[in-house]
Amino acid sequence: MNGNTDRSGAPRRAAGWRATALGPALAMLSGSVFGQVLWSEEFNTGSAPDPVIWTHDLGAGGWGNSELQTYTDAPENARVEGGQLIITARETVSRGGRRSFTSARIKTQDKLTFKYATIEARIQVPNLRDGLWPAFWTLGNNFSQVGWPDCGEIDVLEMGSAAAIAAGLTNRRVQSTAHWEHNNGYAGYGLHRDMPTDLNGGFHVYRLEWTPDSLSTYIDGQWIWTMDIRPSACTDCEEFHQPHFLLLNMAVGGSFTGLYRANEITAPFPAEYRIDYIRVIDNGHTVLGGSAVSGGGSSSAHISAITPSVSGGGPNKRAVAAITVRDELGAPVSGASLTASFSGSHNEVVSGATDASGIAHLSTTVKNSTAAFKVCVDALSKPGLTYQPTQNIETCDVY
Ligand SMILES: [Ca+2]
Ligand SMILES: [Ca+2]
Repeated sequence: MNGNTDRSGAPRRAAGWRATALGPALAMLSGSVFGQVLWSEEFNTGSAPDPVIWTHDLGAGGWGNSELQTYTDAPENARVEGGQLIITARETVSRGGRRSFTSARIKTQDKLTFKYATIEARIQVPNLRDGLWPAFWTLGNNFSQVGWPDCGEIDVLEMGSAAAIAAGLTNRRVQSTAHWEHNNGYAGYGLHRDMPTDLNGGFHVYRLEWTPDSLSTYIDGQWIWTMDIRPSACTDCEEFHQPHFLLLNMAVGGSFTGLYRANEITAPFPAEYRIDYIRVIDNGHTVLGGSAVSGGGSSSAHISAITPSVSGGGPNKRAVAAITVRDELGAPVSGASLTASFSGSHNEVVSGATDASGIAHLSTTVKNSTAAFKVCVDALSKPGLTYQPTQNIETCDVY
């Protein structure tokens, strides 16, 4: 899927990314790594998606991909039954013969977020031929602040692509893709795996392994895709080092499928997309957040950016740093106290507090005609929040 912007469904390789041999090595390792289940949604209670965890995206308009369906929160489109979430795409034919479609899309934005984790979901897709587009995916939790693709997106499972349709593999081809912002443009990278038998009608386990080094996906333990997200390989990829939230939906038609008219949709309706469970498993780097796990509000703060500069000129240059503090959901933290050490041309320890934008503007009183300095955050505090230096995007920067 994608957040809110037209794009081709075809995976594209970004300039900021280069291939490595990570894939096979991780595939061999993955079977032997078992961690604690930190959070799970088993869909064993209630009759609708739990509003403590899930929010519906509602409406029509194509969702940035010329999709044909209208999303509703009606039980006929999303219900919990028999230990499963069932997202049902339905067709309505008007008296004039006009076809229209409804479906559902739910997300955990602000309610359950995670950074670095193994995510497993047991999923059954319906017969997708042709025109159905089920997805299990993530967006950066700062989506509402920065938009798409700047928030980043990880598609663990997408099926029903135009290329799969053309190849006659609609029910067999699983695609995983990442999308992000690179040099103020769009970047994406994805791969698919063709299974030997149809996936519809049976449950399969789809897995994302997200570490500080890489993103990898699997179906039933078989490798689909890996992307190296280390800064050395993936430049401008801060999108994959911040909290994301989960989404589940099934679209009808749209750019990914290459089908834009109702009469091109041949899949049988109603079509049920079933999710038995989603589990978030600790991989040693996992950070959970969101109101569903922290009891409401944020619980930790970290440095998301340091921007050094100078003010004044000639012998009166002062060293300046704008330091941005965010919580584990990616939201700005105001009123946080910061202490930072400047060294080099300007030697001074400076303290200040973040403003409503979560930014502290620190300036030395020391003046110097040269300006070659380093600034490092020594301390960060705010009552009720825990400083998590391990979550810092950077702790020092140089000018
Ligand atoms: Ca970026
Ligand atoms: Ca279940």
